[in-house]
Amino acid sequence: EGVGVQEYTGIKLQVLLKDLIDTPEAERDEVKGVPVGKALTSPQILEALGNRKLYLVAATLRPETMYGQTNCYVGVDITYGIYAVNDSEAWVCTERSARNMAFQKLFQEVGVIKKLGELKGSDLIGVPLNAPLSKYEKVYTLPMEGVLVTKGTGVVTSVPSDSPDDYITLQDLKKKAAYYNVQPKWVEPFFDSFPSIIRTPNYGDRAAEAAVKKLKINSQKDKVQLAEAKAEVYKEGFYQGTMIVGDFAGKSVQEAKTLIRAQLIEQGVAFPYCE
Ligand code: A2H
Repeated sequence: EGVGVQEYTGIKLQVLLKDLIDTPEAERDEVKGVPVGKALTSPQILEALGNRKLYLVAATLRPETMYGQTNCYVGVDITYGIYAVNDSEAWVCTERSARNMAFQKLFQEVGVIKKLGELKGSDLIGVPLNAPLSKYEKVYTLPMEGVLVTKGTGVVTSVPSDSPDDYITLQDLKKKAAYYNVQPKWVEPFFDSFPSIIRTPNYGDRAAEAAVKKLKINSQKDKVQLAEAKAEVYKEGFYQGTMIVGDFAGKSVQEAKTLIRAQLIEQGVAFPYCE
């Protein structure tokens, strides 16, 4: 990854724990026969969490796209930890990123990691979340094949309007819900109604969708074309895009990025994260 430092924005997607706890396991949707959130709502984890609010934290390079969030992605085979930030919050992310966070003074005690529990990505599928700036009150945690344990937090927030990877994954999940062990209702309403948030001169208002169609990308497995789409859409959106929603509608993406990032941090729903 070269020698530079990557400046991410950590986005806090709140786990709607109460939604899970209020639904008895027998009445919850299942993933491979296991009730959604079973591990997350085990007595051990709930006891360790205490009164803390719980968040999945995603690392993004495009904080201005958070208006377009439709879901959150995890890798099913990745191991995630639950880390205490302080007495009122805990974050779900990889151990590797927790170590970075501890040294970046994001946790109460500098350099100290307080781990409350451990989960597999598969334990998080179907877990409901509240994502800041999303038009949806509730979004779901879904599986993505290409999530790297070596990058960011291992949690990726999904913006199908502006990320070809996010778009094609959501389309795959819609087409093959049973194969991917997801409920159609976690995917379809979001894929069918996701908002346009950035206008671009050459790829329109849903640049990711336009690029996926132009390059005839059929699934997550079309890695070469996806890399090309990703580079094209990134250039187009970042350098020529204009916001069409939110507090900074009408501003260029480059201007809006800084402003929205500052606003999210100010509101306590985001934080600077580097690696
Ligand atoms: B970006 P870079 Cl709208 N594994 O956020 C795979 N991908 C990951 C990841 C991981 N562990 N952690 C973060 N990412 C994604 C938004 C977005 C992103 C848009 C458009 C492009 C885009 C919404 N998803 O990234 O390798 C995250 O997706 C294209 C560059 O460090 C993060 O930003 O350059 C981006 O990859 C970081 O990738």
